[in-house]
Amino acid sequence: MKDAQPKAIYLNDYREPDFRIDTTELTFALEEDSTLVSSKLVMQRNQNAENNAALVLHGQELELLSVSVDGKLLAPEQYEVGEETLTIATLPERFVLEIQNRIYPHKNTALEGLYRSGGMYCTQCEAEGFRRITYYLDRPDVMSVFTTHIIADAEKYPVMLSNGNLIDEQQLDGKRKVSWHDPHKKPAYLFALVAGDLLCSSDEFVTMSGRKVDLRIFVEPQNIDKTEYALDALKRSMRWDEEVYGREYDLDIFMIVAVDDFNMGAMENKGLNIFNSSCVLANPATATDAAYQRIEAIVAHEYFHNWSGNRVTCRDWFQLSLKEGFTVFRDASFSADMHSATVKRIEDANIMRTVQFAEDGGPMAHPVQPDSFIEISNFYTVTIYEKGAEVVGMIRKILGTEGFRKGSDLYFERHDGQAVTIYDFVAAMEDANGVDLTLFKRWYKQAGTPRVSAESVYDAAAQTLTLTLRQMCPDTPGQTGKLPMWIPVQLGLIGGDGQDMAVNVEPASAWTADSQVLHLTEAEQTFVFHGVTEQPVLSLFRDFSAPVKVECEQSNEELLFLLQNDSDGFNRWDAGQRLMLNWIRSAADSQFELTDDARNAFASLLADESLDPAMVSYLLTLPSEAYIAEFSDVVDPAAIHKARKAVQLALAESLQAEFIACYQRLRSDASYQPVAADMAARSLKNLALSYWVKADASGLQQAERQYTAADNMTDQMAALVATVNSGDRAQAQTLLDRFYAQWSGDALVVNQWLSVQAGSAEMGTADYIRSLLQHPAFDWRNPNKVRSVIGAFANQALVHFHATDGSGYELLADAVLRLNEANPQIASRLLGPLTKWKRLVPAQSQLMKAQLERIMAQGNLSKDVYEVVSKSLI
Ligand code: B3K
Ligand code: ZN
Repeated sequence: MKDAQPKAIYLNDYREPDFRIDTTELTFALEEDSTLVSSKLVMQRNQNAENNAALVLHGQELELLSVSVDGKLLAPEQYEVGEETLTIATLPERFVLEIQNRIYPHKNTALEGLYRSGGMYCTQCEAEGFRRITYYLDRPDVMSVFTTHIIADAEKYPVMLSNGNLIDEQQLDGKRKVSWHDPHKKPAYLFALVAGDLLCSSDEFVTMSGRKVDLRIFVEPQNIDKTEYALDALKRSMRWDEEVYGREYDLDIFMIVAVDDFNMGAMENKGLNIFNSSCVLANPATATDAAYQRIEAIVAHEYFHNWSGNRVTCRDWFQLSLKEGFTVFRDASFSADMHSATVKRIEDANIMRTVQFAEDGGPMAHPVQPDSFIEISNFYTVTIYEKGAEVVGMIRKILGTEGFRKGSDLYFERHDGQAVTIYDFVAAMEDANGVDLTLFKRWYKQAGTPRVSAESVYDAAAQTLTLTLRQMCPDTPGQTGKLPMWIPVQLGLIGGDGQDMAVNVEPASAWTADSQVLHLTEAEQTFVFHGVTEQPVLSLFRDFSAPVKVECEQSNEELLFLLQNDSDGFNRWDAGQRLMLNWIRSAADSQFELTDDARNAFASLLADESLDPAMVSYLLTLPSEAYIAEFSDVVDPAAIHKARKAVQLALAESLQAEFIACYQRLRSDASYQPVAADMAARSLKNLALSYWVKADASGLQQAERQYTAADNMTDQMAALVATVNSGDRAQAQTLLDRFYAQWSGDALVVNQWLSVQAGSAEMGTADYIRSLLQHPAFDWRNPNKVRSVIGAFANQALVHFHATDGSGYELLADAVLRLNEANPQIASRLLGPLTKWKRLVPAQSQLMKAQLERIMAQGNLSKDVYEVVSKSLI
């Protein structure tokens, strides 16, 4: 940390840039230990900005060699080099600025800017990494047309890539020079460069207007057999975006590069997406179904950014959700179309409830459009991404699918080539539909998870149901006294026959009959349903229609009824989760027995072959410990762990025969295909195995048979996980050793092996984690490995992370301090679990706080870590 106290940046301070950069020409000479960067910027003053303002360029850790304006070298007194700036005071209206500087990619461990991963060069510029490459106006509202030349050893770096189309190639004694030109203007955060000895898989796509696009995936040679699925997912994404949003690709080539050292999942650089190898590489033997689905979703997400993010970008980083929320919403709809919409909704609600609600209830709570930040990298959060997507989803619920499409068409047409705000997006939705979303916009400005409570009274004589809904949103750091939001409540009233009743609602203006949505817009509102011929069972917030916490008294019998009868698949699952939560609460003394009704209901779900197996698998999955914690007032991880285990055992034992039958029914000898129906069957089969293993020793034997026979990672990994979690330590170790012996040469598989152990309640104690950190497979410089061990431990092995001696917290704090300087982004991300300290039982809470204080007491905190720790300690 350079300043004594890093300063916050405020949305309210936004003003237009003083200068524009019309064109950017970059030359990279990749030398043995350093890289020489030459940039030529054709610039002009922004007519809307202050006259005669000085030009202040961003730059970090750059070795400046020369600056010239209009061909004339500037003397050192004609510019000023600050810690993170280069200032030139006197400049004409229009000018050409040329800068030369040197950078050291080999020493770059932060993985921001230009760095080395394995034997190759790659870049990561979002949000503010470009300033580590050269001095520039590194802000998203400065958009420029880029030309990039790369000069490097022809043998070591046969592949040299940048954004746009390849325009030239030359041999220069021993070196090669390639030139790329991107005709679409873009902010610097979308710049990318790759150089390495890579192989590529190619395909092509013909766009809706008949243009041919080359598709290429570049990988290190050993991974060339892992590109097929991503190419397939890419083509499906391209077609889907044409069909569903009318968006066509706009360059002659689209490239993806897989790199091993990457801070997040992937990056949507124009025409040259760079991916964490774990989010793009797959073959049946090495990748699980879950990995296949993640790859499909991320390939789609990055591709969709080409319009929602690149063609139309963000004015400033407070608008991050403009591109991220919308693009997550788009990739979620794509995944819903590729697999099961209900299952996708369940997965998304699960993330909202376990991770986003926790963020909203903690010290880093922020609105979808934040007001301030210290370090923007800390704001790539579940709130910006997932809650942002939920907010877009609510707009679609309000406008309907057609109205929403009209709005997105207008948005893309109106703002193509611009850097805009979240409210420009909302305005397009309003203008295309003639609606006023003023009230709705509070979703963007108010942090915190709204609570909605429901009370109903049935009048048999009048055949009416009177429903009173109340909403309130708790205070969050810096925000008190929140105003009511516009909450779409999709609902149904279910009769004794299990069917939805046809109803009329008063006031009619608050009800959209087509979509069964009730519009709650005030703190308290009463609605009267007419034509209610019998006492109904209420099904509220179907399809997770708003990201809120619902308080609605319903008995276990009613929940069981909903689980069996609701026409809304999401609410069947939700009722089951609420029921299981009730069970877990009642099993606090570690004793639990299923009622006959419950047993029979779950047994018939398991046997019902007409249901989607992926859905049944979720219906029978207990809420995770993190989920249970989020639904507890005071979190006691040890008690949660014990109670959940008791319920799990009761389910396993009382449904043992059904689980075995289900497992046997879904076993298949057909060869592995990564297609939706097969994935769904495998998910239920492997869930059944996990229960079988808990119930009886024969399950463990079956797990070993499955492990040995498996021709794919999904089945192999499921058998391994079931065995590790069985509690039979000897058998777990046998399979773990066999697994490592088989896969030690494949880094991505080894990472899965690390995280199975680190995230397991049976294995992942702090001592065990410390031994994994010494394993030759571990490497602190590789973010995937850090996540596989430390991340899995702190986020999944909750009972050990929260060990009563504080050893888990100490381990996490040690890791944060170790990475603070080397890779601040990863250090800061690891902190998440510690920030929840106020929610824990007092003894744990104090231990957690003590570790945060220990971190705070270290002198040299990065902005990233400082922001999270200091806000957590308020
Ligand atoms: N836009 C990138 C995330 C960049 C994170 C920078 N710290 C990936 C994505 O959301 O598609
Ligand atoms: Zn994104």
